[in-house]
Amino acid sequence: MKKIASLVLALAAIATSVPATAQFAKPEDAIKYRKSALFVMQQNFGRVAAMAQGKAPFDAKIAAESAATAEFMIKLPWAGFGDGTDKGETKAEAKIWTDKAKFNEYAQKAEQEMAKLSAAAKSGNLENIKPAVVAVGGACKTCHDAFRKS
Ligand code: ASC
Repeated sequence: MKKIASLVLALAAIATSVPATAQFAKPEDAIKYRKSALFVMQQNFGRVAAMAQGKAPFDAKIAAESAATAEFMIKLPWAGFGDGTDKGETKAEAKIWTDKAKFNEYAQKAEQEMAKLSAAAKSGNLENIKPAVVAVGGACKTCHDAFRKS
């Protein structure tokens, strides 16, 4: 029992001594994490965007659920852009790590626009969803143009 208690304490000490940015065992894990989060986010956003563009039938419930998921997912990728995660299987531009302020600003803008889209989708009105989708797309594009290799 004593052994278990000291093991728990030791693990807790390790956990609390790890800096906030080092949330991943390996850089590859961080890259996989951010790509996965962006993929799930895009699948959900894309579903709503297709409805807004008339490429898919409008289903208010699916739109609201998908937008809510995208709103949550878009908060996640940024933690995967820590120091030392610029090399590997990634299209991330090195500029991300030299202009973090701009990168964070664009990420935040995308989060804000996605939150507005989610609110619009909750209204159940496609006419509210359309401009919000355009705004999210614009925020995605701004960041990609600056920070993603084509
Ligand atoms: C998408 C997607 C993007 C953005 C961007 C908007 O659905 O995969 O990267 O929207 O194309 O301009």
